[in-house]
Amino acid sequence: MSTHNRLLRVGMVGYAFMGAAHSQAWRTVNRVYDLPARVRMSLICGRDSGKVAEAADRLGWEGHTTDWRRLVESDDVDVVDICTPGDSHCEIAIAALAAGKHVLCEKPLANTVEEARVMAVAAARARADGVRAMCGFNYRRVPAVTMMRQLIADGRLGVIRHVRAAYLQDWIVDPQFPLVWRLQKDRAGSGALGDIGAHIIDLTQYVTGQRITGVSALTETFVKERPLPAGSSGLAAQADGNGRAMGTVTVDDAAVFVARLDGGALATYEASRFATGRKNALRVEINGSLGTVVFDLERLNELEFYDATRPAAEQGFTRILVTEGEHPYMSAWWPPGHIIGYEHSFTHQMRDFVEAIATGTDPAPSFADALQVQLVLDAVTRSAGLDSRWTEVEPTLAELAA
Ligand code: SOE
Repeated sequence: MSTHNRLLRVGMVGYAFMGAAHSQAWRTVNRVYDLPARVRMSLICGRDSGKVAEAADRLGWEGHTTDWRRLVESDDVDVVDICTPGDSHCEIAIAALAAGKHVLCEKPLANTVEEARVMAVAAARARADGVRAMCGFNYRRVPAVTMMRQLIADGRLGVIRHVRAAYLQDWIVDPQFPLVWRLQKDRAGSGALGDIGAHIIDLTQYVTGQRITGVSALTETFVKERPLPAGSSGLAAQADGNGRAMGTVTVDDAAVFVARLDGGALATYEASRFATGRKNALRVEINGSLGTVVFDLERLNELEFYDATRPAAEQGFTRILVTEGEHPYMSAWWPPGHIIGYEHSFTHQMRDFVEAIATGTDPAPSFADALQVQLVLDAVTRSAGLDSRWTEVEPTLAELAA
């Protein structure tokens, strides 16, 4: 447990998949790491009073509410954790920052560049008052990913020539899967591109230290009409041949694009929810003049490393088991070889956020970092709408000011 008595009272908005993952992390972070502050899971918010009461009990929150504004303005909340669909990220984050609350916001930061820009400006302004804001690109906090970044930073790959990233799922291959919020542009902003494409954009920029400067893209919506979810309201419906109410899918099912990075690397990206058999398959390969490193989320405790400087007779990909205590985060868990999982990346995320708040330092990725990801998402969308025309990524405010 924390050896310090500073208390950070958390209020979380949302209680679905990300709400559950974040709750697990808030529950464990002080039990695994000795931090300069102790977390209290004060208040959880959801629109349905019965469901949020059940979630509070199941996930370990002291109180619950159906009014996110009450949560944001509560004197019993110091940190606001936003785990809602993207259409509410901006409104909640701006209100929370204005109320002097530290903010953790799930990815992607927003549904539009305009919203992301407003959030980044508000976060920069709040920072002057010691308020911290971070975006939840949790895969940065997988130890194998931090090692990938370190290998590249140490020059072990030499000059980076290629980035090859794919994030593949298949949960909506069945055309009978209903028109949930992730398939509605006004709720989610985009489909596979913003939901899982944002992860590989952030992760590859993070590990290479390079930024995407331009793209040429294709997007596709394979299934254009889906059954309306039970109890849905406000969605335009048309009946299918069997009289069932159907709605139009307004987001991409898949996005593929090529890109240039500012360090000279050429990159290929693929984000799809129609990769049948791939459940949550994120794979990144980085080729350099001196070697290659590969990360595969399905084997998240490992890295494949090819060191081209080794004697020819010893060349080959080695498998590095990233569980030694000297790796970031790992010494707090188990002895070497006792592997960790997907959910540990969220505990690591909360560790770093609590540490940043308590020590008055800036957590990463910042809202400005997340704005840059949003600008890449926007460039991909624009390119896809212009017959894949080469499309520059707009600079961020900071880059403009530089
Ligand atoms: C999509 O299904 C999703 O839940 C993403 O939204 C998460 O960010 C990713 O970690 C797992 O897949």
